[in-house]
Amino acid sequence: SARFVWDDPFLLDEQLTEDERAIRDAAQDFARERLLPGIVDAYAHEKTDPGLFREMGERGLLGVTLPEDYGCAGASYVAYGLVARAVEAVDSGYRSMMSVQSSLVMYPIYTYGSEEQRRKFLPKLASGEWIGCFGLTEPDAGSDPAGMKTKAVRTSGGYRLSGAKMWISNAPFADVFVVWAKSEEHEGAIRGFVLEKGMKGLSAPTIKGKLSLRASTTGEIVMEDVEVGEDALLPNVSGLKGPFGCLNRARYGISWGVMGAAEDCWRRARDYTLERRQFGRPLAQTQLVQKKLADMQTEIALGLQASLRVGRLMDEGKMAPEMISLIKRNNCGKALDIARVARDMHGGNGIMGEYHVMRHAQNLETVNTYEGTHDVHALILGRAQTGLQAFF
Ligand code: TGC
Ligand code: FAD
Repeated sequence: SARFVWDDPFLLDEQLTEDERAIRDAAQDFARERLLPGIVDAYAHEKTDPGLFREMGERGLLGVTLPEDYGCAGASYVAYGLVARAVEAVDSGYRSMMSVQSSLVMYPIYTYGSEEQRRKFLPKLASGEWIGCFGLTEPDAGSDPAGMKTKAVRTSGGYRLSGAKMWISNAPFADVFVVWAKSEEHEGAIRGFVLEKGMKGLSAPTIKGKLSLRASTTGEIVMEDVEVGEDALLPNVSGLKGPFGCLNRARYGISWGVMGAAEDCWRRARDYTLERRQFGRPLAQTQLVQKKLADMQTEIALGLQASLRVGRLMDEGKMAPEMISLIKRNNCGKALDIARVARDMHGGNGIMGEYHVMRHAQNLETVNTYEGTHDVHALILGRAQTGLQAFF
């Protein structure tokens, strides 16, 4: 019989292509060399270095699934998931920066934009020269984005946008704003607009004092009669399926990313309990600790295998959004449990920044909430199997 690889129980590595392994290795090297050394300080002081986007761009980690014509890697969705996993092994906030840029800004411009919009925005977003953000959520419309109030009114030369978006990753330093608004001209349908930094009436104040995802900058987007030309409208989509098409990609990436954070917690808990001795033996030589490690190993192996399967289905054009709800919900919930248990296994040291596990646990509280909360994804799955919608 074959040898059991404790940290890759189902031999995930063997299921990847050469190209996917190369992108994974590039992402892991970047995460170890450029992200890990500064994370404890960045988190403690709520600092984000916008220069990281350029570095991610230089390593080919932005918009990896989009075509090479626009400066991207033309890689598989599995490769995209592997990037998310590697980056989030350091911090969910860094993965957030990457996934917003790739799935929520570059993807809609590529999929719903005109050729002029693609040429104007995608190469600079791929290189990280420009930073993007995605404005869907509002102060009074979170889980129910159909309740948004942001409006676009027709003008002689284009549109006038007014409204406010809340909890927007990257917004305070963004150059490019993909914003969703109800368009009067289109019978109130939700339409996407691409706004640019410096437009009159557009501002993006920072939301300070988060106790989670502190290495990622979050802000509001305030639009006070922002006048844009015709060319700001994303022409090729109308309705909520526009933003949801982007969210499908980002949620899928998150399902891999959170497994990266969970793996980091698991490895650290294993290393710590092997080293730490109490009652004359390593903590890892106790039944309770071994059960916790076995649970972590099991949930991570299952979660990764599920994300890999959904990624392959995406690459084959056979993805249904409910598959993504299933893995986003389950992997986030399991990762959060794992991080909390890993924190506990570190005893008092577990509350310190340099041990990393409590930061992961705090981050995963956000990841469990954004891109559709744990319970909202349960309602999506409940609707799919009963035919009854229980949102309201
Ligand atoms: P519903 O009636 O279900 O659907 C309205 C229209 O949208 C279509 N649709 C989808 N299309 C593609 N993919 C999906 N996943 C889709 N889900 C729905 C649907 O077919 C329909 O199209 P049409 O043509 O018939 O009009 O809509 P609802 O209003 O009942 O929605 C309910 C619910 C709860 C499922 C939905 O609103 C939801 O998912 N809420 C969660 C909101 C959310 O995820 N917000 C995320 C904000 S962005 C963010 O958090 C970024 S953080 C990123 C980071 O930092 O990493
Ligand atoms: P609410 O919708 O008010 O939910 C509160 C609670 O009620 C949750 O537990 C929820 O599960 C529950 N609930 C809601 N509806 C129901 C129901 N029908 N039945 C039962 N329970 C229900 N948004 C963007 O657009 N772009 C971004 O870049 C972005 N980045 C973010 C970054 C951070 C750090 C955070 C915290 C959020 C970000 N978000 C972003 C917003 C995020 O998507 C929302 O916070 C999320 O969708 C939940 O909305 P809400 O906060 O308004 O909570």
